[in-house]
Amino acid sequence: CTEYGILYPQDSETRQRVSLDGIWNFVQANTTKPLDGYSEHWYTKSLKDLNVNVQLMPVPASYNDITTDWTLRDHVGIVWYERYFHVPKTWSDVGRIWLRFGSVSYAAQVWINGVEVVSHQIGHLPFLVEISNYIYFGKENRITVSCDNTLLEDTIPQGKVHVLNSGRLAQTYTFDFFNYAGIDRSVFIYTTPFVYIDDISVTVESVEDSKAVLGYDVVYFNDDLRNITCQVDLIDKQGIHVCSGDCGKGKAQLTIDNPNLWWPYLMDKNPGYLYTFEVKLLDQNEEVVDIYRLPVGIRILSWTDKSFMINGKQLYLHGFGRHEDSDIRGKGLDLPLIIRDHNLIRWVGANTYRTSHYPYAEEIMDLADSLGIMIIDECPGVNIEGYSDNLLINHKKSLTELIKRDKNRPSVIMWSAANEPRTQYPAAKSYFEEVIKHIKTLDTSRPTTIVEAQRYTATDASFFVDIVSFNRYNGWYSNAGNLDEIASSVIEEATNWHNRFQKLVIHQEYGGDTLEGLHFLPTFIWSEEYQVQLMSQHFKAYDQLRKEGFFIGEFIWNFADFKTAQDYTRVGGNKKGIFTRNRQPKASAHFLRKRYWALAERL
Ligand code: GCB
Repeated sequence: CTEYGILYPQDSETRQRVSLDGIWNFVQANTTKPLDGYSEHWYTKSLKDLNVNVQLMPVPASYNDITTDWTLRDHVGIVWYERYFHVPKTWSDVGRIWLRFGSVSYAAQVWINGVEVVSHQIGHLPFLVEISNYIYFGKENRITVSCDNTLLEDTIPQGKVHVLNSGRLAQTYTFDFFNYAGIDRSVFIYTTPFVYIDDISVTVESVEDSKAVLGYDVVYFNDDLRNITCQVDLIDKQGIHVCSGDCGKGKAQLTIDNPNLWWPYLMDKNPGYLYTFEVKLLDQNEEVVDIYRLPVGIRILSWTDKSFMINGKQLYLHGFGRHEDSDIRGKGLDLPLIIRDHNLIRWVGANTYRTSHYPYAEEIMDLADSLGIMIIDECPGVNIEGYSDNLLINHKKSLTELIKRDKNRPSVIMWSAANEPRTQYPAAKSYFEEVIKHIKTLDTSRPTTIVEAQRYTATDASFFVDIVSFNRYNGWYSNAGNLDEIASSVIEEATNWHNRFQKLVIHQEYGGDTLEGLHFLPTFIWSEEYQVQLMSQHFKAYDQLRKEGFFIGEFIWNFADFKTAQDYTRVGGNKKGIFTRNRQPKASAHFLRKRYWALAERL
C-alpha cells in the first residue's frame, strides 16, 4: 500500500466515510500451531463459530488492560479481531471503496469476507487499501484482522522473545514504556470517485516582503482517461477566496499577498492560523469529480549553528517529551484525553513537544496544527542497536511513512530519526548517515535530529544531523540526590556538544521520578519537593546557556506518568510526569508553568 498517498479520510461532496470503530470480537491466539488461527484459517468464518474464547474488545484501544487476565496483558504473538458491517447500497456505483487503519501495533493482516486485502508492519502509522472488489452490497460484510505484537531484532522498535521454563513466551525490550498492542486508532471505510485525488504536498517556498510563495504538487488517478482538469483554491479562515492555480502536472506555485502566517502558541495572539487548500478535479462540463480540503499553515523555518527561526523570528523551544498513554485504553486514541492534554499543555505554557518515541495519532497532530503547538516528530526507532541491513530497511520505511503522513503539517518543525540509539558502536556511523540522508531525500524544509544518550565524545552520529539533541538525567540517573552538581554539569555538557559538532543543541530529556503526595523537608528523592528543586537547578543552567545562542530548547521528561514493563525500578510505572497519569498536576506542574509563561513573555 506504500504506492498510495495517505490522506486522512474526509466527508465531502464527492466522498463519504463510515467508521468501523466500536466493539469487535476478539480472540487471543497461540503464537504457533495449533490454534494460532492461521493454520485453522480463522479468517474464513466467524470467530464465534470456532471453539475458542471470543471476548469483546473496543476499537480503538490497546487490548492489554481491558480484561482482568494478566496473560492477555503480557501476551506475545497473535490476536484476532473481527466485526461485521453493512455498506450503503448507494456505494455500489459511487466509485472506489477504501479501508484505512490509523494504526495497528505492531503487524497486521486484514481479510474482507475471507479474502486477504492488505498487510502492514510497524505500529503507529496508517495504512490503506482499496476494497471495492471484495465488498458485498445488500448483505453483511466481515472484516477480520490478525495483529502480532512481537518485536524482534529487525523490527522498529526492536525486542527479543524468550521461551520461559513454563513454555510461555516473554517479550523483552530495552525501552521502558509498555509495549501496548492492538487496533489502537480509528478504522474507516470510505469512498472516492474512480478518478480521485490521491496525494497532496504543500511546501512554503518563501515568506518575505508581505508575500508568501507556496509550492504544491497534486497526484490524482485517472485510469478511465477522462478529460480532467485539476484546480486548487486557497481559502482563508473567514471562507474568503485568496487565490487559485492549476494542478496535476507536477510542481506548481501560488503567491499570497499579505499572508496570515502560522505562528506558534504564545508567539502571536492568533496562533495556529490555518488556510484551507482546496483541491478539485473537474470534468469537461466543469462538474466537480472529486474534492479534498487540506488545512495548511504558512510558516517557514531556517537555521544556522546559532539560531533556529520561524518566519524570521528566533525560536526557543520549551515543552516536554510525552507518551500516548492512559489507564485502561493504553495507547488507544481517546478524544476526551487528547483535548484534556492540549488544555494542560496550553495551561503550562509549553510551545513544543516531542512525539517520543513514535508517531502520534493524526487527530493529535490536527490539534497541534490548529493550536500552534510545535512538534518534534519522532519515528519509532527507539534504542536502536545491532545494526543490520533489514533493520535499516525497516527504519527507513518508518520514516518514509511518517513523512508521507505528516509532510504538510505546519506544527512539525523537526524530524527525530531515533531516541537513544546505541551510537557508541562503529556501525552506527554509516547507519545513521544513511538514515539522515534518507530523510533529506523526502524533506529538506525541516531540520533533523537524533536524540542521543551517549557522551558527546562517544558518538559520531550527530555529525549528520542539523540539530544536536541529548538526554541526561543529572540529579537522577547520575548523581542522585546531589542537586548542587546539576547546573554546572548541564552547562558543561551542552557546551561540549556544541563545541564538538558546531550545531544547535537541545536538552531533550531531564527529570526525576516523583510520587504524587510524597513530601520531604529537606528535599529527598522521589518527593514533590525534589522534582521542583531538580527543575530549578536545570533552569539556572538553561538561563546561562541561552545567552550563548546555540542552546535552543529544554524539555522535561515527562508530561505525565506512564505505564512501563514490570521492573523493580518502576513503582507502578514511570513517575517522571509533571502530571499524574490521570492528568492532575504535581507541584512541579505549577512550578513549570511559572517558567514557561515567563519564557514566552521574554520571546
Ligand atoms: C530515557 C528514555 C525514556 C525513559 C527515561 C526514563 O532516557 O529516553 O524513554 O522513559 O529515560 O525515565 O528512564
